[in-house]
Amino acid sequence: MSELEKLHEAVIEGDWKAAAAATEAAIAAGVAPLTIVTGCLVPAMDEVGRRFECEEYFVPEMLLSARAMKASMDILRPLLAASGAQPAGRVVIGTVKGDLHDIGKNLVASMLEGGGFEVIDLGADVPAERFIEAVTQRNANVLALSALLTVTMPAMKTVVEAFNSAGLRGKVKIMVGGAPVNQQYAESIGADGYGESAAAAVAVARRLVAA
Ligand code: B12
Repeated sequence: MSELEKLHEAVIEGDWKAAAAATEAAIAAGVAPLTIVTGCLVPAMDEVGRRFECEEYFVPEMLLSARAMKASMDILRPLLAASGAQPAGRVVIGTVKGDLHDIGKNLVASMLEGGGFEVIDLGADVPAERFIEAVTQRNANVLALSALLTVTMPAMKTVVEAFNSAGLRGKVKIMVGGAPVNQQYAESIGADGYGESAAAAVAVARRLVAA
């Protein structure tokens, strides 16, 4: 089995130690960091997303795979930055103000990273001004908002409105998600996309970047 095949399997199996070891070995064997991401991590996380969607995998398996992918990305990130590789897009992500739930948001961030996106994670309980600051400073093309509470869903609308008022709405695509959120709500607040899972988030982000 090649190092890339080992890495592919380690991510799908959620074995972070094996993923880190296979990443180091692939680099030592001269495989380009970008090839490791696009040729191995992205397809592995696509497969994890597929298994999640057909209910072969559940949240615990997704978290383990995300951790394995993160272990590989932690090694690759500085090498990618040094080689000037172009990401699929730049995403600012965070859980909206008043909401401390970040497990789903972290999963979405990991899947996006596995999907080849550069991800700037602002954490949880993030006010609208902080999203504006990060999107502007980092020149992000996608903003991903998470909310898990019905009482914090309106904060998503506040963020969309803040981008409108700042005259920045044309510069960034906004996607939303979280258990109480749905497509209809996304449309009602003027968001560009909605994803019901971390796997769906990658497909939505790819569509928004291509649009
Ligand atoms: C863990 C948890 C907590 C933890 C959070 C820890 C953490 N670091 O996140 C703690 C204990 C802190 C917590 C606190 C509270 N919680 Co809580 N919590 C949960 C619980 C059990 C699991 C949430 C979770 O992580 N799910 C797993 C992840 C993977 O799923 P997910 O978040 O839905 O994310 C997926 C998708 O939604 C989507 N997604 C998520 N974000 C995004 C973003 C984008 C852009 C896209 C495309 C997709 C996407 O992809 C993810 C992966 O597939 C839920 C119940 C439940 N079973 O859902 C209650 C729940 C969300 N909590 C609830 C409540 C009420 C609270 C509290 C108010 C309780 C209290 N009285 O103190 C506080 C609020 C604190 C606050 N200000 O935020 C309610 C919310 C009810 C409602 N509809 O408003 C729930 C539903 C429990 C219940 N049945 O009553 N909670």
